[in-house]
Amino acid sequence: MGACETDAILAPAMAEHPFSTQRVLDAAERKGFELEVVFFDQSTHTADDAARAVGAEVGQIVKSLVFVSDDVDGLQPCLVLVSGANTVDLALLGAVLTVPRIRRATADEARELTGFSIGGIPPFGHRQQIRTVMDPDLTRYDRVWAAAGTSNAVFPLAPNTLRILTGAVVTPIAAARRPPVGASSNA
Ligand code: 5CA
Repeated sequence: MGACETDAILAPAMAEHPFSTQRVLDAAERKGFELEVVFFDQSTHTADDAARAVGAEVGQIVKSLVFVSDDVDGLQPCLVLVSGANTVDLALLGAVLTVPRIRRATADEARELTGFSIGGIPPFGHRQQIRTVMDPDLTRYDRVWAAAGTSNAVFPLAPNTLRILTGAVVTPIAAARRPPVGASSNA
């Protein structure tokens, strides 16, 4: 890649993508969607980083978080697509999935299960099909941004496209946010 005058580069202008990003593009293309991946000089490793880089609200950033449950058949993975403004309620997630002993995957487990490293884990294009649930708060936005396989690449898409590409079940799994100080408690 030659000299970059701007810090963001649209994917179609690039001759080649990192292998991990190409896998995300290919997965979308197989379902008839063309993604516009944006690469940054700065990190998009966390939701806050990504929001700053793209100039979006943190709630518009899709965190693709890997969880595992301990089943009689061994570790069962689950992917949770959660708004960058939210955290996952583990008890709620376990109840929704009706699985026992659910916990966050370690970095090694997440890489092994998806084929991507934390900070760049995309919502689809993984090494295997992973049961996926999606936070309904993401549907509040016209478009959201997700990781494109590396910790400096993201792409925008409509929440409904995200749902279609991932086959996600949209169901509340976010922890309740604390009400602002002084707010009524009987809401
Ligand atoms: N690229 C961004 C925005 S799309 C992204 O991938 N965000 S993320 O939330 O999906 O993934 C980064 C998050 O992974 C970090 O905020 C952190 O919460 C989590 N993480 C970091 N280290 C670990 C670890 N060892 N095990 C599990 N999760 C981790």
